Amino acid sequence: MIVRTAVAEAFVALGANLEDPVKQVRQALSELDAIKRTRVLAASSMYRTAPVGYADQPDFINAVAKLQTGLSPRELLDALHVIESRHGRRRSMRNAPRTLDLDLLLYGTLVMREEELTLPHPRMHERAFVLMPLAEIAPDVPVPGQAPLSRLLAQVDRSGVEKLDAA
Ligand code: PH2
Ligand code: MG
Ligand code: MG
Repeated sequence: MIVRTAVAEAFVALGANLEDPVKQVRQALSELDAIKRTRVLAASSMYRTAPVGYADQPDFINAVAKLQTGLSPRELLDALHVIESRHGRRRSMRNAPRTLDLDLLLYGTLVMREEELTLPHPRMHERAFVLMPLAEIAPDVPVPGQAPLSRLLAQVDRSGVEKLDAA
């Protein structure tokens, strides 16, 4: 029997600012690769970034991964949540410090707006801590409904974002 499954390219933002964030992110990258019907095609460098939003918390480590997946967006999101809880993520207030945050940024060029999942990620275009690692691995990736990545990057404040040497 031949089973044909559609394969999509998806981008995931990784963020952590508690309990050895570099280790959390490195570990999460290998867990992303272990999601069923999914593999990591590319991972950006890690970036040390000043907290955006609620400022009174430690700096973040951020990165972006490019995945190839046979899962639907909803299935992929569920798998991301499983990894977050494995890392001891507790959801309290919005923008609270976290051991691991995995945000689905893009799923091909799909546009959707549902309660649990909005694609593209509704705030990615204004966040240097997402755009810089994304541009490192996919400078020409289209962000539906938004200007080209290079233009988005030129519009954001990049001062709080520092690329780390390969660790
Ligand atoms: N995530 C947030 C809020 N603020 N700031 C930085 N630097 N990095 C993040 O990943 C981040 C944030 C909500 O998810
Ligand atoms: Mg987030
Ligand atoms: Mg999140």
